[in-house]
Amino acid sequence: MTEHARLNPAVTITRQWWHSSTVYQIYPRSFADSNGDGIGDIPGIISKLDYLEKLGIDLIWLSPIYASPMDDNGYDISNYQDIAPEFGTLDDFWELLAKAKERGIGIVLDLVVNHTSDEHDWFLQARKGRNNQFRDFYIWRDPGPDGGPPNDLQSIFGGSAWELDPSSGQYYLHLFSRRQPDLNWENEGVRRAVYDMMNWWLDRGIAGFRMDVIDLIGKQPDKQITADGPHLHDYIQEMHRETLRHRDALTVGETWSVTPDSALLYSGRERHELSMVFQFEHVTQRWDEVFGKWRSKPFDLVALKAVFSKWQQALAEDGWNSLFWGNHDLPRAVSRYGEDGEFRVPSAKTLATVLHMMRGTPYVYQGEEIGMTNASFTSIEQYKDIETLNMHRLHLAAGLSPQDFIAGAHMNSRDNARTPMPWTDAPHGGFTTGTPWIEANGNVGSINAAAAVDDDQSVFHHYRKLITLRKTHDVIVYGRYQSYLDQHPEVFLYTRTLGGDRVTVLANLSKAPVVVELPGEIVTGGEALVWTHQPISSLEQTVSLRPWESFCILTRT
Ligand code: ISL
Ligand code: CA
Repeated sequence: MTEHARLNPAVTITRQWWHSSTVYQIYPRSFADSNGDGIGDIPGIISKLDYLEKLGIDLIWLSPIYASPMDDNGYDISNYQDIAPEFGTLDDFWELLAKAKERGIGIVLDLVVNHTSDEHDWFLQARKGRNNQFRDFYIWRDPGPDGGPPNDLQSIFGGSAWELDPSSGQYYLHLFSRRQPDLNWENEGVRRAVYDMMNWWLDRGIAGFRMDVIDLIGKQPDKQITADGPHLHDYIQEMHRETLRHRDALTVGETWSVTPDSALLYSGRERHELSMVFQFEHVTQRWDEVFGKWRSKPFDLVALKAVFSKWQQALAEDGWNSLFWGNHDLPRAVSRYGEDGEFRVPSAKTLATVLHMMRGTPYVYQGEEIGMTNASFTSIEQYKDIETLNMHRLHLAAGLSPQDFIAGAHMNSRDNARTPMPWTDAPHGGFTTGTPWIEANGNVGSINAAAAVDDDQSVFHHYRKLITLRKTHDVIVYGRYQSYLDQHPEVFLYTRTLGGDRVTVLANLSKAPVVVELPGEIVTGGEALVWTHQPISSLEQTVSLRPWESFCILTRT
């Protein structure tokens, strides 16, 4: 941090290092394969550190690399202190940690402690019988009065959340697949074991944790409470006391249930819980009330802007936002919110600009920085994701046509984000010399990292610029957010203000040209910071924007 930045009197909150950081998410299975077995691995990630350094990111969030039978691609962990053989060894991981650190990049691990794999030793013990010392590490119930499941709690991947264990006659709870039994957080032994494991990793120098479905750990299954259970925040505060206190880690909770009020509980400065959480309102806003993400509503920019503005305002004084368009569970940003045909490049850049100029810590999902698009699979055989395959079975049994299902999967299957990262225009995008575990996109010939790095007008270089600007401009990190033209159906306009600095962000989020009348106070001049089509350094009352055109101007007084 520069001397100027540290002393900037306009910054009134205590600076945290992760306020100006950008996080890059890696889904290891699909990132880079070093040995031709078709599965991305840790040596593959090490070989791409130069690329990540060039992009300028500060942290890598690694989706799970732990030992796992891979029922849910590693979100089912059988040993928290070992690495899945297809990803490498612990030594490979230490090498990644050290080599990333040499480049100023920290590693954030995925903490998946709502559940384990059914092959975790705790569960293997627990299912030995009611008197086993690990029995209570999981959630067991006797059958309901009719002999079936104890109640009708549903698994997020479809079907009952209860699975019968024939040998004991009891059911265990699994909010995800039946191979992901839920841990019983009411048991102090579970909590102790998790904290010991977290300390083991933190002591070895990782930079923090992304906490998988952390809002579910306080569940009360008998009352059918899953998210936001009564002791949720007690557990997170205890976790903080036992692991994070006296450390300077970044923590981000995955919380589908969070509201602006509860975000302040998780991330408020005096709360001693987490650095920030992921909120998903901009994601679920386009989901159907009944069919969820498998049937989506049309894009509504006015509503989308309202969501972002609400979160920007809600966490303006306390708490901290995380900023993201996509992750390994969600569609590709440019396909979902932008336009992945003719306007792929400007729309990917504009989406990046409007997000990265907000207040919060941005997260870039692998491939987003080169404008990767959704998978274009045409048959169910091409899909690999357990959720997609389960839903296919259930929805077809309920009468949905195969074509309608594929249409839904095109939009929202988790596999959209899991196709191999294309590094070159070689077969499979150069991701592997073998056969990839999931097919590469058909467009790797033109959308690949090598082409993006070589082209200074690419989406990649736009991201690089945005990431750098956050490091050099306090106003982007700490400035007050103010939106304008909230009812405009195509244009997103907001400012960020800190002391005498003001950044104006103006974006056309549509594929039609727009002529927009600006509010008087926006008419301004200054320095062009970032743009899609051409640098703009002043704004008149009436502005013409090309399809998906956007830019930012810095005004200093
Ligand atoms: O993406 C989703 C929204 O429909 C869910 O399927 C998703 O699984 C859920 O939001 C929670 O996600 C996290 O926990 C899961 C894991 O499969 C996801 O990959 C992970 O991000 C269980 O560990
Ligand atoms: Ca491999």
